[in-house]
Amino acid sequence: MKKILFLILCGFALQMNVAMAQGKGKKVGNQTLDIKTSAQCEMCEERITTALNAQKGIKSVKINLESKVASVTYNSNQIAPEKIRETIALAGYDADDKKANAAAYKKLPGCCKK
Ligand SMILES: [Cu+2]
Repeated sequence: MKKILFLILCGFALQMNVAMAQGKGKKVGNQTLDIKTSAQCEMCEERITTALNAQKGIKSVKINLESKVASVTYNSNQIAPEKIRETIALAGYDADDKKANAAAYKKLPGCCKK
């Protein structure tokens, strides 16, 4: 009976170790995030890039106008993915599931609207 208890405890300890190792393995530092946007043209690209570059922790922004995907390299210690999407939304563009800020979208030139 003691032996079984011991084995169970060992199993728990092992699982905890694995869980802790996974937590530590969480990537920190520079990461790249692909965000689907509603950018239409080079003006949109410029607008989104400028808005993102004004944020702390943004390292680089590349937007593919064909796929409308923005590849954002950022320092995860300084900015979170949610904040990046919010910044794009506040510039007037959709960012993944986050919808464009209505007021900002209204101000976009006609060619930049969906
Ligand atoms: Cu545009």
